[in-house]
Amino acid sequence: ETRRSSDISSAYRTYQEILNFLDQTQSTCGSFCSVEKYGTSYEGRDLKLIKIGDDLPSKRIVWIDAGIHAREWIAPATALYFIDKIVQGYKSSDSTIKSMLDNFAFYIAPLLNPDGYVYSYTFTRERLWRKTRSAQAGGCYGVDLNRNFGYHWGGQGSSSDPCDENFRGSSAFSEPETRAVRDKLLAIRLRTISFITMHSYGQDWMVPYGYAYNVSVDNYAQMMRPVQAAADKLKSLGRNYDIGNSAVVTYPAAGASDDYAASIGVPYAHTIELPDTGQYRFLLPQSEIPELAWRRWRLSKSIWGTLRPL
Ligand code: ING
Ligand code: ZN
Repeated sequence: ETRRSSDISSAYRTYQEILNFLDQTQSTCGSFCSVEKYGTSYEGRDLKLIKIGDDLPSKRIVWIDAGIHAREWIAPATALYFIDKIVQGYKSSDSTIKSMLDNFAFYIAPLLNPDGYVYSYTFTRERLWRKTRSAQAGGCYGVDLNRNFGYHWGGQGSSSDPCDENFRGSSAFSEPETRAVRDKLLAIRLRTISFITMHSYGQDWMVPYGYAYNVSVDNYAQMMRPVQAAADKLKSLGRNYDIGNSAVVTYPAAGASDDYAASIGVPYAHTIELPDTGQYRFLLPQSEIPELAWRRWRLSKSIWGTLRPL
């Protein structure tokens, strides 16, 4: 397998281009993948995911999402690359991907927060917008969706001030974007083995719980095993990742999606902070997408075979 992907990774894509890519992909892979509208955003945009692989009860689901925060453009770009790689690998009978698809079905939601993304993409003065765009008290806008999930909602690292960047919303799951993810996850809960949510920037790989210090999931050791393996590999390549409990690696943040996924019994729940480490921050040049996504792809592939159910 080579790094080459289709043109999708040569630039940061607009919301419309992302939807078009999902539809085009579906039209070329027949019954092997299907695009599903799983909800509607506050401003009325489609929330869509693509399912790749046989969607049979016997197949465990790997969930991958990106774009929960508007400005973190490298995350949706990486998700699109993954979709492309899995579908191309399947079509070209790549043996690793074939055997991966014997075990798993992939549910990939590349853009959880389309309203924020469009705002960040369109209004260049607000390139660093993070939240959604829902109207809030005091004339402020937006909820931090990664503080709006309903496990220990309202705790540390989340704000009750609608004007803050980490505003948690008026209640748990107050936003249509988080409700849509919740409902989808609850429906596939028993089949889902891995939940991966991609952010930027940093080079961190975190596991729950992040709602406070000194709280860990029961199966922390199990969840950390593939992360440690990946970190060892990265270290040998000269790249250091910070790994461990979210609160320790970054900061406590109650209401995050990985905590919720773990709380409903998903065996592996991971938050990944993609590069860089601070040179460009959220403004990573798009010329870096292919190499970065390619590295992340190889790393992910090496992990999937090692996942075990609870
Ligand atoms: N970082 C994450 C955030 O939501 C995080 C970090 C995730 C902390 C999950 C704790 C739990 O703040 C970014 N870049 O958004
Ligand atoms: Zn983020």
